[in-house]
Amino acid sequence: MVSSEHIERRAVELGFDAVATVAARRLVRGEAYLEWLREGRHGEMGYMENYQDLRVDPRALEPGTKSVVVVLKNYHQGEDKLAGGLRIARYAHGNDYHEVLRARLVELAAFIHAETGADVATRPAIDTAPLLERDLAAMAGLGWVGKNAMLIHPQIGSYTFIGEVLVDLELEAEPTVVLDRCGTCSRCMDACPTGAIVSPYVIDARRCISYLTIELRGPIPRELRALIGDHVFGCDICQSVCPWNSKAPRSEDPALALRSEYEALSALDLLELDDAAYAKTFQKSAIKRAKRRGLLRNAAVVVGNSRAPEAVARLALRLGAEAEPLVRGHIAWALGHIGGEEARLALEAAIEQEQDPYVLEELRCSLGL
Ligand code: B12
Ligand code: SF4
Ligand code: SF4
Repeated sequence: MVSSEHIERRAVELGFDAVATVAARRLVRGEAYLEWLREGRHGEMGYMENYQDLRVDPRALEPGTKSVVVVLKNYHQGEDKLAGGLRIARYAHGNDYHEVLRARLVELAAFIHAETGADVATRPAIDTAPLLERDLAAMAGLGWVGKNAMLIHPQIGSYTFIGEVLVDLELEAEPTVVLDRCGTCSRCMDACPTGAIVSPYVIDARRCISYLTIELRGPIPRELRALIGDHVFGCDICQSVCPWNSKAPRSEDPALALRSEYEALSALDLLELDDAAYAKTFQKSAIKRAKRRGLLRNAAVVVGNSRAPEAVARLALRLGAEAEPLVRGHIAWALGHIGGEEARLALEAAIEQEQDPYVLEELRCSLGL
């Protein structure tokens, strides 16, 4: 059995905030995942149905795996609401964590090869591997899964990314499981605006603002749009209200710090980004996951929810000029939601010109036809 002490120390040197090693075995909450799928709680995330056997056992994901080195990376930023009014989930304030942390995990894997002296196979992964990462981190003793389904570290809180290196060597692993410290608290469940935490530990993605603003490709269901509030990308509400985050340390990693160019942006500004400006603003950012059409769709919903009559003129201009039907449809909703004579005239003018059946439906709905 090889000592994991040096490996864990190297992980800290590479900028990870917590690290633990666990013997590879079947994950304890595999059944909860299968039940989640059966209930259809993954919505349109078809990829969550793939590789079911691999997701619940690291040994199936990478044959030969005997140990897993699991890391946490703190991304806690100050506020999620920026000076210009955009509310962006904290994890996406800086550079794309997939790229930033994968590079460091690759270094950690290389160190494991060098340290053990053996030709061990290692597989570094963060977020993209089909593996229940929260379950894995809990089994490694890095925290407990809270009622908001987040892995909560007793000192660092829940604003963390989880990553891992799968190793085909027996490493020393003595995890102490952290017992559930939620107790009678239910703040996250009470605060979720869409009721997405359907029972403790279970998120119905179809109602979750994070899913609706990042993963969903088509129109946001009309009945949920007003509940999205000012969330233009992702949602941190069930973490912001969690007492375990109130004293959590801020991340000092410059790669994850808020990009200054986002600070002054408003949702209306986003609606005016063309393809080139969008690509430039969000290069190497996790926000690109939503694609331009998804982000502008969200921005339209946020502007609608502001109920600001002074936004109507700019919205009306975008309704005439925007090439993407998904975005035009949500601008139509925003105009209808703000209401008033000027908005009605803009909608009536648009209905005369519109050819796209989906946008026509949104326009009719907004005009109450
Ligand atoms: C799909 C996905 C989503 C979906 C679905 C979320 C979900 N809850 O499943 C959506 C798009 C909604 C989403 C949102 C977010 N996500 Co996400 N997501 C994933 C992904 C790719 C898979 C998650 C998964 O397998 N879901 C299936 C369900 C069944 O699993 P689960 O929710 O993790 O549930 C576990 C626990 O609830 C527990 N459990 C279930 N029942 C019970 C019962 C009891 C008694 C107990 C104790 C436990 C328990 O067991 C389950 C299985 O392990 C993971 C990466 C990965 N490979 O794991 C990231 C991941 C979970 N996401 C992450 C993040 C940061 C987020 C957001 C905070 C982003 C944001 N700010 O908008 C939100 C948080 C929303 C929330 N409260 O969950 C991090 C979480 C880190 C952490 N500290 O927990 C991960 C691990 C990515 C990473 N590598 O860092 N996400
Ligand atoms: S991320 Fe937001 S919408 Fe999703 S469960 Fe948490 S509070 Fe609810
Ligand atoms: S808000 Fe309360 S119930 Fe929810 S995860 Fe935090 S401690 Fe647990």
